[in-house]
Amino acid sequence: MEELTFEGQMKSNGLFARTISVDHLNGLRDDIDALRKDGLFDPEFYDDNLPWFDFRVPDDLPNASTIVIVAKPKPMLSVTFRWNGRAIPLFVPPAYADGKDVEKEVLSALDRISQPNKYRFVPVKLPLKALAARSGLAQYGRNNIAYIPTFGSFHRLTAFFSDMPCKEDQWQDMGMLPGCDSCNACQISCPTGAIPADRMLLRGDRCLTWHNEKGSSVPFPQWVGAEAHNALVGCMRCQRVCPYNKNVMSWMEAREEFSEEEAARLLDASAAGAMSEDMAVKLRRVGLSAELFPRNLEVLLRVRE
Ligand code: B12
Repeated sequence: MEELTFEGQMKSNGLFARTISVDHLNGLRDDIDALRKDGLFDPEFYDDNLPWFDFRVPDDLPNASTIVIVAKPKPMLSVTFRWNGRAIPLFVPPAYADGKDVEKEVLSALDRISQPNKYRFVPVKLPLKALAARSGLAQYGRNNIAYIPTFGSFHRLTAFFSDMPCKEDQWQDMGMLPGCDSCNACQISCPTGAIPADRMLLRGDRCLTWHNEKGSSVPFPQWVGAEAHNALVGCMRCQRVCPYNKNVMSWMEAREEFSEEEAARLLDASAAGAMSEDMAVKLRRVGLSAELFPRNLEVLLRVRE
């Protein structure tokens, strides 16, 4: 029987993977620098989100030759809040929960597949969507999100430097999903005008996600309307209407329920940041942090009153 490739072995573990050579680190940096030089980033947004990228081989793995990029399919989560005698289901988009578990799962698969204990894998501080697109693992949607076959945008990306030899350097031009040429569903559905008609790069400063991932003491800007809010964190509008997500949109895992008393505690601004450990654990299980409360929950419950 023919031996499975690295990619094939990862796939048989439910993971989608590609490899590129570390020789492309500068190319990856240049992609972003070019957009910055063209003035396409809001300066506050840039400073808040992008300066932490590190386009060098890590000091603790100086002989790294490969970057492995991996996507793990993940569902949306539904979280039920008991409020005013009703059970209210609210949502957390894919990719927020289980970050550490995904990293562990990927590392253990990599170790098994590449010969146990032979090579090292060190997490990258790099732009993951760009890595996925440049390796051919994903294609960009018009909404600037990375899509993989079958699972669309329902996945979590991770990447590692490794001293494993780069048997196949899959660096290539970035691709956009072919259907996006004749579709602007995401652009029309974006509640805050973050998806421009004339360019692929998102207006991060306009994206609801940037605002609702901030600590709760930061209020939403005036221009964010009450009807814009639709998830406990992040936003599902551009992914929900996307034809490429048609088959995964109903992939939802019900996880965690909060009683009236717990919901009241989350809505109590004076308790924010001082949640009990059991509540923090419950929140973490669904990819949420106490710092997002009460702001994000308040706006969602208010529209249901
Ligand atoms: C900063 C950040 C944000 C910011 C800014 C997003 C952005 N577009 O930059 C905010 C807070 C707004 C955000 C929002 C979200 N994020 Co975010 N975010 C990140 C972070 C930390 C860096 C992203 C980044 O590299 N930005 C820099 C820009 C320059 O990169 P880029 O968007 O890939 O830009 C390239 C393309 O535009 C391309 N390009 C430009 N022109 C053209 C033209 C064509 C034709 C083509 C093909 C390409 C192309 O070139 C650019 C440079 O390489 C990553 C984690 C990480 N380490 O990568 C997560 C990450 C990208 N986010 C993620 C997620 C889940 C989201 C949300 C979906 C969350 C939600 N709402 O559910 C939204 C999506 C919003 C959207 N429509 O894009 C996931 C990826 C999900 C996915 N499948 O793509 C990541 C990888 C986190 C993770 N580990 O899961 N995010």
